[in-house]
Amino acid sequence: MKIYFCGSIKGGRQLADRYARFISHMKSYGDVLTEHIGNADYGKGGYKPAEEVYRQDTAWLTESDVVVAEVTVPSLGVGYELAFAEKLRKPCLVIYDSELNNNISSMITGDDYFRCRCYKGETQAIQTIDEFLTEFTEDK
Ligand code: 6K6
Repeated sequence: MKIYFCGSIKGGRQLADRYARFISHMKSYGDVLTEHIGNADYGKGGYKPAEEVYRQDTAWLTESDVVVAEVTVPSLGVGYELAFAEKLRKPCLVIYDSELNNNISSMITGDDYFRCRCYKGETQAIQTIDEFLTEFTEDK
């Protein structure tokens, strides 16, 4: 199974270590195409050209089987990726830590295409990720 994980980059990197723990867990289900999002140093050596980032990420979204987005830290890019994934009818899990941010955009929580789940603590987030990935793992 190919998993596309979305997390904030220019929106703020304060949860990068948490993204890394989620990514490491998800790797037991298949390939995480966007492992770099969990690297706290990502981008420190300079940014790739934006056109290259866009081309690569939309190609990965197109080839992915499922999308998991962590949206606690608001990010324009993650919002764009979710809309792109919906157009492609990819199954999308959207998670956020309601103790850090319980004011997620209504354009995400109000769209019933997305499976939006709040969590309290990383253990609960991992359980939610497990339920989602198990559901889509059968034929992959
Ligand atoms: C960083 C380091 C080297 O090059 C960069 C350029 N930035 C990105 N590289 C890869 N993916 C990116 C980059 N910027 C945004 N994205 C995608 O959008 C990721 O897949 C994230 O899920 C999302 C983050 O968007 P912003 O708006 O928070 O940056």
